[in-house]
Amino acid sequence: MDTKPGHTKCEKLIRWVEEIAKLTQPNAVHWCDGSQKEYDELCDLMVKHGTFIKLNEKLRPNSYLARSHPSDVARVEDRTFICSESKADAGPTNNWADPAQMRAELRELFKGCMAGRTMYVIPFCMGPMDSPIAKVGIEITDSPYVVANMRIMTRMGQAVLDKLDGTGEFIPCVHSVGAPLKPGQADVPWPCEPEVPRKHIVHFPSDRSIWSYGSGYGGNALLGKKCLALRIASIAARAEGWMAEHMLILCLTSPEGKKHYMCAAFPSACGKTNLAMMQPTLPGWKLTCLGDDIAWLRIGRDGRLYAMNPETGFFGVAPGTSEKTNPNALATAARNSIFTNVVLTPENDIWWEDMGRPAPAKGIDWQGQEWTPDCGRKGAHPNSRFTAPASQCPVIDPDWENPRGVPISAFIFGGRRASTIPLVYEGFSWEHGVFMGSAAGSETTAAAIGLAAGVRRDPMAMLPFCGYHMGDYFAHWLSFAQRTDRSKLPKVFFANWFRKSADGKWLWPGFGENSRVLKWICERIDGTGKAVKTPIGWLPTPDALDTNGLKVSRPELAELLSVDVEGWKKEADDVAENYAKFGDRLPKAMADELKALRQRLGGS
Ligand code: O2Y
Ligand code: MN
Repeated sequence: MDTKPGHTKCEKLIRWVEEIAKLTQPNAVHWCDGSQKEYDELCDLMVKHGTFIKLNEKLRPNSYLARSHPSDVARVEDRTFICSESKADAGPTNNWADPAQMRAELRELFKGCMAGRTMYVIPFCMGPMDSPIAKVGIEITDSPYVVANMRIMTRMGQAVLDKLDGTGEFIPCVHSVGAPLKPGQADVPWPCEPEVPRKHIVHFPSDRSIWSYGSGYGGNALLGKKCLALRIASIAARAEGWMAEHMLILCLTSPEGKKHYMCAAFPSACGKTNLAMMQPTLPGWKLTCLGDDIAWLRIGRDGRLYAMNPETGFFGVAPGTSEKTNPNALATAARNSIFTNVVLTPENDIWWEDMGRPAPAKGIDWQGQEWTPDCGRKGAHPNSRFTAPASQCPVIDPDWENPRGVPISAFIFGGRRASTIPLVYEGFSWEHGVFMGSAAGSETTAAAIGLAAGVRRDPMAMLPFCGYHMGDYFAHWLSFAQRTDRSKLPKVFFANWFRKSADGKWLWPGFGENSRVLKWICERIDGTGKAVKTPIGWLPTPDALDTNGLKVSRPELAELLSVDVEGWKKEADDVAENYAKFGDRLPKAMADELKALRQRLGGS
């Protein structure tokens, strides 16, 4: 077996790679240098093995389509574990397993699991290489698909090994598709462990390591993203006094040239990527994007919170992404991109439902079957994805790679709620803002990841991604009022683009029109936005939102901005029920905020 180390002097890394190779028994070890040549060779290899289909070079330069195994189409929350030493530290919202038992289980699963395959060593950095809070990870994987996606999503290759030589510090991430090959056994295009109960996505807080077995898909396998940049990073952030959040980062620039940077947290399936690169309908207003999924924030020397995007790409959901909903995402994925589980057209291009382009007369669906628009089946999987470089986004912000990050003036929490929650409101204080985030919830249409319908409470959109007890996470948020001058903290807002009328119609047009809400947020930051005090927070006065040219009637606007007191009383009850899970780890300040809300609503 070839285990020649890459260009690294880090003995700890070399020994660890040897140890994993001994356990998993690959045919060869390849240290990734991150070069274009290496990427192209890997893509060619995947085309040869049927994992990748090369798309039409003229229509979609340097781009590929992959089709996953039908058992391997989304993150597997039920199979995701936080193995803290004590169960209590993982909290009621995480699956916990005893770390010693889990290590033994993983040892058995990983024994010989890379037989017949090449083991790739991916050095990657989350965050600009020279950022004070960048983290180096090493992902070992037997999936060339993972290598190719990681090259788009992270800073990867030799430069990271050079950085590592200085510190010797890295987060170990071990990934296998869990499909060893017997001698002479033919491979399949998407190897994985088809038995869902054998898939494991495991995090060990004690040594901050990540082990993932059995899936080659998205957040289960691209370990820099949800596993490192959220679950493990949230643990590190708490210990080190910063924040790792499931948030987009955007900049809204006024016609006068004033910039406002904001972070927004929305649960999956709320159009986060659309908001992150939205085209404002308001004349003269400009939006630029710094990230669509994850923000790492720390207090700068001036006492303000600075955010940076640890990733370098977008792993966006394909269906519904269109010229109308997100033209900038389509432009971003016009070249140098990977598509997973979408339709292949006769021209060798890609297509998906609600792309806003005519469906091809026939095509090949995500399962490799012949498909026509009237065949009764969806052509693209609902969780199909594009992986595209952030640098190709037409509205990428000039500061998106600034190692210091950008100063944040507003946090926006949100969810998909048909009733009760107004279009937008602002918290009274930092503590009230943290309460608003902790109470966030969304109506789940996310059948793709096997969730039941109804409101799922998803505090700060971190439910699947917080690596420790959610009550302690609220306390960490609250602690920022002591870590800096509270007047320097971002103002906190809540937005709901999804409110419906009694007859079930969307009240708000969304997309580019959301710029009107963001404009009001800018005005509140600047102290000019008009607002009325209500029991739930500050709401825009009826004339505060810029409605010039907006096709929403006065009564519809009034409904969007109304506070349904009875609905909110039920909301408070539901939040209380959710809070009960956190027991004595719920910070008193959160219980106090809930009590104060109930009092303002006229209850007990
Ligand atoms: O199913 C997956 O692995 C993708 S989930 C995902 C991808 C990009 C950004 N966010 C998410 C999410 O679930 O929040
Ligand atoms: Mn996400």
